[in-house]
Amino acid sequence: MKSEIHNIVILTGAGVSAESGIDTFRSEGGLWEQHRIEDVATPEGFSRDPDLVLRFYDMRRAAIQTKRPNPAHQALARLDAEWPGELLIVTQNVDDLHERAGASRVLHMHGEHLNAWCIACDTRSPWTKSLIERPPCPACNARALRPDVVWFGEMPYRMDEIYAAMARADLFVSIGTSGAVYPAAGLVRNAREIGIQTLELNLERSQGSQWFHATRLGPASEVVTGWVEEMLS
Ligand code: BJW
Repeated sequence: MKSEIHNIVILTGAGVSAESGIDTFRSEGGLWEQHRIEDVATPEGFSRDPDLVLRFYDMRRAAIQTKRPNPAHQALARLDAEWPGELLIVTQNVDDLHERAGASRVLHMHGEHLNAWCIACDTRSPWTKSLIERPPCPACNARALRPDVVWFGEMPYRMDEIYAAMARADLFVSIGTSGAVYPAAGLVRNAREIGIQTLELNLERSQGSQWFHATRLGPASEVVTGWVEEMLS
């Protein structure tokens, strides 16, 4: 099969960063057991109680800066560097661990913790500090910065680029995502419709597991590293 593969789209989720010590959302003890989605991950929640939402993201923005990429990020960065065909890592994660591992062909469909978005002038600025004190936007000075992340009910970023990469791909690989959130969860069905190979790498089967041609179960640090070795051997 490997010799027929030229172009690859890889979808990653919270499971790829779990072994770096970043909480997943839906696992036992995950973020959605500690916080109500409606309160912290919707535009309506932000309008109702902006301080609550800003504090939630300030805490997570500070935490990710203390974390390090794990062997799964490193393996994907190696694949990115050495794969001769097209490759796109579409990540749902808002951390920067793919980039810190050295990957460059990365697309953040749910935004990035280390960006702030000014809802007054629509500028996105690199941001590592907190937002709770309502700091001014570096571009327009308005005190209207919010986390640059995609909440429920908002449009994920760069979907056209994702679907275009899918249309050129021979292989779709999903890593460490529960398949609970659309449109990311629907990509495997898009892949099946266009007739490309599909592979799932996860700790446990995802909600859409039946759509994949093959599934390999185990921690990302092991299954991703093994798969990348095979692809580059
Ligand atoms: C390991 C591991 C280890 C653990 N090794 N693995 C029906 C159909 C279509 C859409 C909808 C629908 N009903 C409702 C909708 C809309 C809604 C939606 O999907 N709702 C669902 C609840 C059903 N979607 C939206 O609103 C999206 N927008 C939208 O649809 O716009 C319209 C549109 C339509 C069509 C095309 C284009 C646009 C927006 C979704 C925004 C999601 N935002 C969040 C928050 C981001 C900011 C933040 O981080 O706070 O994104 S929610 C959260 O879930 C976050 C994640 O990216 C996302 C996915 O989570 P993920 O990564 O899968 O994590 P978990 O925790 O769920 O799973 C972890 C996995 O890792 C598990 O499988 C573990 O087994 C595994 N694992 N350790 C390997 N060591």
